[in-house]
Amino acid sequence: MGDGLQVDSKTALITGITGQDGAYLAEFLLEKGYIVHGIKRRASLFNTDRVDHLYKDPHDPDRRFILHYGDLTDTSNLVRIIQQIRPDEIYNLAAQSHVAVSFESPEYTADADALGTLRILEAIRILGLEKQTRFYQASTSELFGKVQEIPQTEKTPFYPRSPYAAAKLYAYWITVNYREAYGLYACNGILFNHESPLRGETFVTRKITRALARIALGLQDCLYLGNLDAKRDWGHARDFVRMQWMMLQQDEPDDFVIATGTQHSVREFVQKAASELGIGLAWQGEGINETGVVDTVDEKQFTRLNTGLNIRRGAEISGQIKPGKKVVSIDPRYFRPTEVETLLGDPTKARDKLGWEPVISFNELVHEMISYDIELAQRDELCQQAGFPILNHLE
Ligand code: NDP
Ligand code: GDR
Repeated sequence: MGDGLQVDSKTALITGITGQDGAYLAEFLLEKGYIVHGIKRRASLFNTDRVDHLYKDPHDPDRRFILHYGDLTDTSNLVRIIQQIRPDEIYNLAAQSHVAVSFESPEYTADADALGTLRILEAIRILGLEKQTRFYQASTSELFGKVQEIPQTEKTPFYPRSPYAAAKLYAYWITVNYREAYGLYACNGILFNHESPLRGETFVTRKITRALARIALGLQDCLYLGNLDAKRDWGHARDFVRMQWMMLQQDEPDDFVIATGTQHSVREFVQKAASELGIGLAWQGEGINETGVVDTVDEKQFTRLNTGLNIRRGAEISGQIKPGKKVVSIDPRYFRPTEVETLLGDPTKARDKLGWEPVISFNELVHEMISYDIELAQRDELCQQAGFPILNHLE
């Protein structure tokens, strides 16, 4: 099936619909004509910001976007939801997805990310939906961990380096096993890092764009980071969710590496994001163990942002960052007990078998994220000027 075709009222269930990928995928499937069900967790505050624009009144007879309370750690709840919906496709995106946090909460991460996957596969089997329901598992380049070859393909051996990656390794193999043992249509998308303005604020790319935008407006002093030399293959989430859907439209299920085939270091990401804001950075040193790494330079900055947004008070803004001010520092608490130093994917199989290619470039990705975060920072600035308190999370 070609990428442009409309699908007539298929039903999809997305776990993790309130996350970055869940939001983009839900939008994508609704545009294709799907009825989209999603599982959201009960929280003490609203946690549906990313999908609120898709929300429809439950009394609307035409609504095609339906949320259910649920959790990947609760088998009975998963069985009940899947029994009720009997979906054509399940996209298992829910996970404790933060690698550093997985060292803090390894058991919970295993429960949600590894056993959660098993629970869904078992639900499909117990309910006799093996022939009806196709299953997508959000696998990850973190499986490659301490990389055994560069670039990584579907055949590269795995070497997980975190409780998160170890849990995802189980989820990967149990997906393969249920495909082989019970004939399920089940696929692993081995996705490399993908980002967007909807990326969680504690992942490094969003942390950088958000912090630099706030620093440019004088709302924050400094950006604290860990390993600047880690390298990642960063794509755009919008490109990657398209591929998740494409994988479930094939005649036979299969596993695919999804990546851009290009790589940048965290340091380069900082540099690019800063240049979008017109901030020139002078690095004081190399290596991950120094503290106090970056200066800003360049007086000509800030009259107009490269983002195309007119900064209405250029002169005031330029006053926020003096040449020589340190805007990026290393904080060792962001180092991980075991680090994944370098990831670079080879998406040849996805291109050859599915005709998939990413269309959004690294530069466009950074540009979009900076534009978005500048708008948010400007909103905060207005609140601050009006005397309202603003949140100042730096994590
Ligand atoms: P996010 O962290 O943005 O979203 C995770 C989602 O899972 C959220 O909706 C979260 O709910 C939900 N969730 C977490 N724990 C549970 C649970 N126990 N039960 C039910 N729901 C839960 O992740 P992304 O959207 O970035 O990633 C989607 C998937 O793809 C994840 O599985 C991730 O591990 C994987 N992945 C991501 C990559 C990336 O670069 N983004 C690359 C490769 C794989 P809540 O909103 O309530 O927290
Ligand atoms: P990652 O993403 O671990 O690759 O997992 P993250 O953005 O957290 O880290 C990328 C690299 O940046 C380094 N780094 C920092 N990371 C964070 N979060 N905060 C910092 O301050 C910081 N400083 C340096 C990290 O050490 C790392 O090397 C993401 C998640 O989306 C996973 O769910 C997914 O499976 C993988 O991508 C592919």
